[in-house]
Amino acid sequence: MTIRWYPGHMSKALEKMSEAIRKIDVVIEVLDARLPFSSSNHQLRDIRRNKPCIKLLNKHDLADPAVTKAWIRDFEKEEGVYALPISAKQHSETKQLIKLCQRLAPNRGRPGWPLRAMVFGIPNVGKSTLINTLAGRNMAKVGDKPAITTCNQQIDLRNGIILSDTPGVLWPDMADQDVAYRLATSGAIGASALDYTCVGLFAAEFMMRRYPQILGDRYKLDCMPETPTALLEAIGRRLGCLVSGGGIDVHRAAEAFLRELRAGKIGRVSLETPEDVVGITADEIKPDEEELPHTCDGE
Ligand SMILES: Nc1nc2c(ncn2[C@@H]2O[C@H](COP(=O)(O)OP(=O)(O)OP(=O)(O)O)[C@@H](O)[C@H]2O)c(=O)[nH]1
Ligand SMILES: [Mg+2]
Repeated sequence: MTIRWYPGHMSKALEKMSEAIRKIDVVIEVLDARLPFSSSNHQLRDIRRNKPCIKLLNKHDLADPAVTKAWIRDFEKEEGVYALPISAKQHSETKQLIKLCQRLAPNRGRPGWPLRAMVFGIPNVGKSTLINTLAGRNMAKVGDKPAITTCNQQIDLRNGIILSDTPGVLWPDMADQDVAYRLATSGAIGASALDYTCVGLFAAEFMMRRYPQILGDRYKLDCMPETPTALLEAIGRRLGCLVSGGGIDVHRAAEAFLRELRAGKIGRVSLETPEDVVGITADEIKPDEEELPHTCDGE
């Protein structure tokens, strides 16, 4: 199955963001720590106008800590880029972000010279959660559908920092199918574009290869099944995903397995390492807007 999920109006939105970045001192790109490459939109690099960029590896509570460290080392090779693991729900962790913003724009943050920051990221990475935690109140709906609105309102964080209150919603680069499947596994893609069984099989194969130990522990597997389908069947049996007559409902098993994986119930899992994406260049995965159908409900 080829996953296609692509909203319209992308060029217009990017143009708007590029314009908004002119007035911004620090660009904050929120990534999903479990898949920091696949949850990035590589066009942000083209529009960020050499502004300092913080790559926030959000949801690090769900990611494999050793892999997150490798990602931080990898990101910080790029000039002007700083990487920070964070859990946007934790106020104490978001304080580190404030400190880093202040370090990157030392001449700002004084009365009459506020530090202006803006949050960017693909859907579901935690932009609204971050904004709410930083603001100390519910400004943005969490778990809401992505929407592109104008960036004309601002939140004064009362610490010298002004945040553009509308997050810049970027769209994932989906031309590479591994990227698409990792995004689907993480839950970043609208359910309407998904075949749970296909994504579940992809995730099952990945977990068998990378994290057999925690997989075996979670589902009390005496030995690892030989194929991803057999694994989904074993999980379905364990979770009671049955059809009448006693067979396994593999579709339901895949859905339940993905739900558990996304919620961190199996353990802390990273879906990609820097080595996994060597050779996938930003240009290769940049989608051709003309060719891709617009199948997203964010249209
Ligand atoms: N475990 C965990 N979950 C998080 C974290 N941050 C956000 N989430 C969850 O991720 C989901 C998406 O969060 P949002 O803040 O709505 O994401 P968003 O980037 O604003 O998404 P869109 O508005 O669709 O673009 C929600 O279910 C959040 O509770 C985190 O640090 N850890
Ligand atoms: Mg949001």
